[in-house]
Amino acid sequence: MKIYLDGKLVDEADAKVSVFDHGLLYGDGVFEGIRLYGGNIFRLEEHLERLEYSAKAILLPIPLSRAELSKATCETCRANGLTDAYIRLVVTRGVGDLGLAPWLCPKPSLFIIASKISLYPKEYYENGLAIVTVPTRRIGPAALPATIKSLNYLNNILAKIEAKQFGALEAIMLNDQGYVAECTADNVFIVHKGEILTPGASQGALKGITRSTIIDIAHELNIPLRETDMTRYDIWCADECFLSGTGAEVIPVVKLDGREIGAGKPGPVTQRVLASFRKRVLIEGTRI
Ligand code: PXG
Repeated sequence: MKIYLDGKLVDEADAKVSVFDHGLLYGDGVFEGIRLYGGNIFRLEEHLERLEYSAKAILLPIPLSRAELSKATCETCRANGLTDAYIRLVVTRGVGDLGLAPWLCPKPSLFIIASKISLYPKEYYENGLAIVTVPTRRIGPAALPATIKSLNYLNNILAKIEAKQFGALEAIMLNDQGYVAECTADNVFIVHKGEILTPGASQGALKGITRSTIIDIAHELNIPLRETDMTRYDIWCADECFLSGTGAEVIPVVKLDGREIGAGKPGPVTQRVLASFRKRVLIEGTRI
């Protein structure tokens, strides 16, 4: 496997970063997870824009321009002969001292990995997921805006561990106020009385690229969609629920905290959104 690392395509065995990189020492960096479908990179510009915003928010200069980032991403996919892949773009603060000071890290590091992705097994798309609410709360925006896709994923990882302890593959994370924020790596949607509802970014959700695609799909399908405060009760009593994310795409949820959602199987709105999403990923995108 070829990895793009600081301007060069290198062999996987040579793709190494320093133990003094602040990305490793402090989680000081930002990243994107992107998908390549049939030789097209899905919503590359949106991902690069979010990467730039995340970097700006932590005062991290990205060593490449948007056009250069795009070119390097395409090159990495081509170098590995991939047509369907998961692309991980990472910018770290770079090498520095054993101290927090980011201004002592003179050169940010950028690497791009294009590889296979392990998806949820097919049966979950057909039968839906059973998920749980976990005790770990989503970090509040005053501490660390959830809109920054940073290398600090410990909050989400703790939630993921708790989900596993309860026998679930994903978890609902609440914010400090007890409202639904998002899942560990997915945004949350419910369908109630014909409307699609999702928590706003202000509740502690990442502005997911898949989420924004679903907003476009709802518009196209003439299904009303709005952002709203959401409680666990709203999910328990919804007609349908689904999650969205680059890895998961659109996945139905049929149970939360032991309560069946709606009819306890993937609902018609979820199925329409999922079908439309699968069509879009094949026709939209940047040719590599
Ligand atoms: N919330 C969080 C906390 C995420 O990490 C999403 C929502 C969905 O956003 P997108 O833009 O993907 O629709 C994410 C995305 C991984 C992995 O390796 C994680 C994500 C995406 C791809 C892979 O586990 N997180």
